[in-house]
Amino acid sequence: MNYTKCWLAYPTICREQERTLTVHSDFDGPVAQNGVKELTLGLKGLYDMGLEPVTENGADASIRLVRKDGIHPEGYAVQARGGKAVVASSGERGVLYGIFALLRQLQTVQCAWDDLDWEEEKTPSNPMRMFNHWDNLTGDIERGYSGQSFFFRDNEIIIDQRTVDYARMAASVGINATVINNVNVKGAAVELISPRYYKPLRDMQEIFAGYGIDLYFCIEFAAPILLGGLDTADPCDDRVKAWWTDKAAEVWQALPGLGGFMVKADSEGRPGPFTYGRNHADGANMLADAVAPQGGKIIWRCFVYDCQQDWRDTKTDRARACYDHYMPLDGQFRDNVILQIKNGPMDFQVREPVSPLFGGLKHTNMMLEVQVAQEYTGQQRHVCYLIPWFRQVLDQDLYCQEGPSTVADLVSGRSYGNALGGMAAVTNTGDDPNWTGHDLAAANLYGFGRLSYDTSLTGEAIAAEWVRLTYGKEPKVEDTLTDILMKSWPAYESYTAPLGIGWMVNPNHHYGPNVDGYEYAQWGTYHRADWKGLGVDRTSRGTGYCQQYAPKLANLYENLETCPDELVLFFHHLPYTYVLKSGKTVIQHIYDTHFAGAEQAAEFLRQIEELEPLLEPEVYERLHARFSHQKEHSCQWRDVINTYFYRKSGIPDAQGRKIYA
Ligand code: GCW
Repeated sequence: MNYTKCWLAYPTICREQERTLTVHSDFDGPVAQNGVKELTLGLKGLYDMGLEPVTENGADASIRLVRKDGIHPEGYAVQARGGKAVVASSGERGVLYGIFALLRQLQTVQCAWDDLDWEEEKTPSNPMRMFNHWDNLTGDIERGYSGQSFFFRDNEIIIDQRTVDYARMAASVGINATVINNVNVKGAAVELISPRYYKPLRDMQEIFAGYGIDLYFCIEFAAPILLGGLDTADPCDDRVKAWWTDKAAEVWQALPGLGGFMVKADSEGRPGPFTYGRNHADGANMLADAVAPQGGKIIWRCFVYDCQQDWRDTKTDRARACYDHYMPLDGQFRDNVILQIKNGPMDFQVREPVSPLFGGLKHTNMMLEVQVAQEYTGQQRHVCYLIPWFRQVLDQDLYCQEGPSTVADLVSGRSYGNALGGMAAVTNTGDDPNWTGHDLAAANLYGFGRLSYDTSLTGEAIAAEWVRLTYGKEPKVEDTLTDILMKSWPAYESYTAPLGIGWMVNPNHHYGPNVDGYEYAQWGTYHRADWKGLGVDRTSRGTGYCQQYAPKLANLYENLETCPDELVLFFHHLPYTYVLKSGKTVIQHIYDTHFAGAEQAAEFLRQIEELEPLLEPEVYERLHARFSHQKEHSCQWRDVINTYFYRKSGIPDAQGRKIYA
């Protein structure tokens, strides 16, 4: 199947035919070789120039890839001036990233090769920068909105040019690890750690390794039973320990250099240590000990909560679960265990406070998990550029120590000097021709990588960069698409669930408005609306969730005077007539944002229509179809939400707009 090149299209800047540059490399491993290949492709596309490797006379080469101690092996220093460039690093990954940076810069400034006058030095902000794929071996993707898997089909592993292009895309934005299968390990996926799959996995691993990407799998906690024929998976049972130790030795022998395993345990029906009366340190450490001799890591997901809650019970609070489970275990995990924590305490809603666990753990490796797949943010049918949201998450200070204590500091390992940590994103890719369903959703994929490598970048800078790399330099296209991207997350938030309360979606598939879709269910996701008001009281008078934060944040959220409007219903149950900091009542805020949000979606479509002459017909058609749907669907959201709250409250819109009473 044909597919687009996304941001690696290298659209022409100017033609300098018949010119051939030379490149000399101090490195000769596969990663540096792929770097040279990329330079060749890039220079061909951008300038129609050739590139020739030279082994001698390195000093005279137009581009020199130089080994330089003192630069982080995944960092780089690039200098480009007067038609010559030097890309230096102490490691091949750094050189590869430097090459991608150079190609990016050429496109950003859009100058002739000889005119580039630029230097940049970078050290990655995070040790681990990871894509998580929720791909099943059957080929379907859990929460996938862009077609089928390009890793698996009918329980077989697919390896083709797309595998290579995926690795190029990932590496181009600094991704250094990827988990290829769903955390819900289903069907044949249990057998990924068995001889049946070693050969194709080895081939895949080799491709990834060539782009500096470590391969990881999700494993099934009950594998000793399912694969090993034991009658238990108890992490404290010696037979189980021995089974995992032998299994790890076998897996790493087949796949040397494998990154490690990811585990979703005791979560949404998955097996785990709780079955055996053990805790999650017992479970994670047992696996960590099994993989340690191989140099492997265990990434343990913290998405653990009671999914059989009684909605009548107002004291149990799902938001508390993650902290309640893991805080008591702080300091007990092995050095090769990383706890992977979702950005918020619930589940990838359009707005949530950050998980208090980031501020709690002081002696544990942690990693931030975000969702680039737009499960709750429009499923890649609506545009929703999430990088500004992730930026806010990273910038949130937890005030948990004197030193640096933002989420970015904490997950990178900087705060407490941890060697491991980083950021992971549930990806939005599939085998659709444009990789991500919505053409503009590729900005999230790109942006996550860029942000995880360099957490000082802004959402806007990344958006502008992505647009230019993808569509070339056409001011109107650039301005319009950047503008739409930057307005898209606030727009989506405004016509969906209000003021941080979340959910209000159709059960199971999570698309489209359904205010009570989860209200009387077992999932712990309630808005508690009645005729007087709505919201969840998570203060000390309510569920006490607020108190999981350090005092400064706990007080901020606990007090209505200081709790930010955008999260006020997450933390408080308020009457519809309560006046927000904006000066509006809760109910009027709901009406106003829903009318404005749907209007914004209509405006997006108008903006896209103006680009028709400037975009390739296929791209335009795809965009037009998605934006038309978004416009219509945002009206559905607006009317369902407004009508629901009008009917509950009986309070009319102060502006007398149409509400379907
Ligand atoms: O958001 C929920 C999703 C599940 C997912 C789970 C998780 C992979 O609806 O589909 O399962 O989160 O993160 O484990």
